[in-house]
Amino acid sequence: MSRLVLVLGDQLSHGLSALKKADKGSDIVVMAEVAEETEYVGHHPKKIALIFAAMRKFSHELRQDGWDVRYTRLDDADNAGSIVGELLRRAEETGAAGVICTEPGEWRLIEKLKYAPVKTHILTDDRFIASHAEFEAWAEGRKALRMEYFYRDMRRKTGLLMESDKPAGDKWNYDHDNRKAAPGDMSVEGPLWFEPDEVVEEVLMLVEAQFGDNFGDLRPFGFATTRAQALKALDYFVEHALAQFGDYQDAMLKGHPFLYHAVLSPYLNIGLLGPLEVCQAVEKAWQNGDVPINAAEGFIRQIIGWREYVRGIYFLEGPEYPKRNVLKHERALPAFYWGGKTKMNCVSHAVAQTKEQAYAHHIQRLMVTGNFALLAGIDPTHVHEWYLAVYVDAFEWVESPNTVGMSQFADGGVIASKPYVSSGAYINRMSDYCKGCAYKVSVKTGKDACPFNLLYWHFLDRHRARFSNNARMGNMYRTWDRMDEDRREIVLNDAEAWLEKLDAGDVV
Ligand code: FAD
Ligand code: DLZ
Ligand code: SF4
Repeated sequence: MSRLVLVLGDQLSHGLSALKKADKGSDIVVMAEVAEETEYVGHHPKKIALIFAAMRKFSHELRQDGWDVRYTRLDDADNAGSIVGELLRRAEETGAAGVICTEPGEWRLIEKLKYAPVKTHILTDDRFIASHAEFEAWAEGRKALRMEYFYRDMRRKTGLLMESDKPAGDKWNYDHDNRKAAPGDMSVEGPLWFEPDEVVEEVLMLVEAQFGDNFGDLRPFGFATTRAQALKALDYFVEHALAQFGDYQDAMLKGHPFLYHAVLSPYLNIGLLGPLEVCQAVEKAWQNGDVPINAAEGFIRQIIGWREYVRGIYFLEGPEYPKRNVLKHERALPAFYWGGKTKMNCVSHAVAQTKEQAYAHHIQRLMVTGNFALLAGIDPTHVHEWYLAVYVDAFEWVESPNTVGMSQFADGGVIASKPYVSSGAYINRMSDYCKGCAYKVSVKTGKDACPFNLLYWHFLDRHRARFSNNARMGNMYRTWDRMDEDRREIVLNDAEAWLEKLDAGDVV
């Protein structure tokens, strides 16, 4: 008896466990563009277009490979509107006895499939380096789940940058060499883009018609939509940008949205590329002497360290994790996150770039939009929904630990040992945003003061009970406490006044 094999929009890998388990001779692949997946947040149009175009091309590759694929387009008249609805419809159509699928990357969909009125067998997603069981075993009994130690285990497991049982160059982590501010006159090529072909163009027209009101610019669209293209993007990154990746990883420049970043997360996250092959290409470039170790190690750490670690946390912590709010932040997300006006140059640039590209690099996400939200006390659930919507690489398993945990400290420190907050000085050091800003980064109080300066102290003051005993924050509290009392009162009053204007909807 035949079974249905579900392949989701972020499971576009020929080696997917569900495909490996299935019988090409008798089983039937189901792929579906459905309203429910496009509506759980208002996804950026580029993200929807990437997923639909890559799904359509992947289904074509599967057919060429001999599979019977039932593909549903969003505008098909009999589209049931949800993944489970489509499975039921296809089961009735084909007489299939049950469903096999690879575990989705979101608790919401796992629950739906678990309780679907058709027998569904959920298989492990083995496209990652660490399994759930391995991560649980690593986490078991540890007081703190710090990424660095997990990362070292992943280095040992994969053998990447290892010389027998020692790290290459005798150091596990070269981050110390990686925090350079970008010089203003840098020449940067950016990632490899692809001209839309007929399939992509058809999807762009559909997305334009159906999601034209969503936040974000659909065109120009240049993402890779097949594995062959994604492999070219990987080669291009290794050849043109990797060598500088480490040095300027944290830098932010107005005219250069991508700097030396890989822009490979969308392809990794929808399954066009695998984490190990990407890291092996980077390791090879280092072995050939084409890139320095700080670049190769820094990059590999992001993938076998951070990427695997946040996935481990998402599945370890359970379905309620994205709703956590230990700091009890309740302010609504300001309109400028959706493109409304703000006088803060850094936020305005990061949001404008997000609208154009559906992309911002890590430090823009963490230290500009994330930092502001945390300092201003925005409800982390709103922040989470924003990040899940606006970035082309956003799927809950990777987005929520980064947002709720790393960026908003809403999980109480499961991921971060201290909140990622900074005053304007950090943004000024790492970017060219402060030049030309209506606020002055060197001004600490008064109407010209950079809001990050005001809110930084406001944050520390209002969360003193939680953070003053944190060893890594002692210096910050000592600096605050050394200020004379009148000055502290002025800072706090100015911060309050600024937040009142924000709440009143003034352009701030
Ligand atoms: P590079 O800087 O070139 O890094 C190389 C690769 O390392 C990336 O492709 C990515 O796969 C991996 N990586 C790097 N940092 C992380 C990290 N912290 N967590 C997981 N993988 C990492 N990443 C996502 O893939 N999806 C998200 O939805 C997402 N949301 C984020 C939200 C916030 C608030 C923050 C602070 C970070 C988020 N990240 C997310 C992590 C990181 O910002 C992106 O992975 C990175 O910007 C992707 O661009 P890139 O491919 O050019 O990365
Ligand atoms: C993000 C997304 C979107 C926008 N649309 C679809 C879709 O129509 N069909 C589909 O199979 N997957 C889609 N996805 C990806 C899913 O939302 C994703 O598989 C889950 O969030 C689990 O990670
Ligand atoms: Fe951002 Fe402050 Fe710099 Fe303006 S002065 S760009 S608000 S950090």
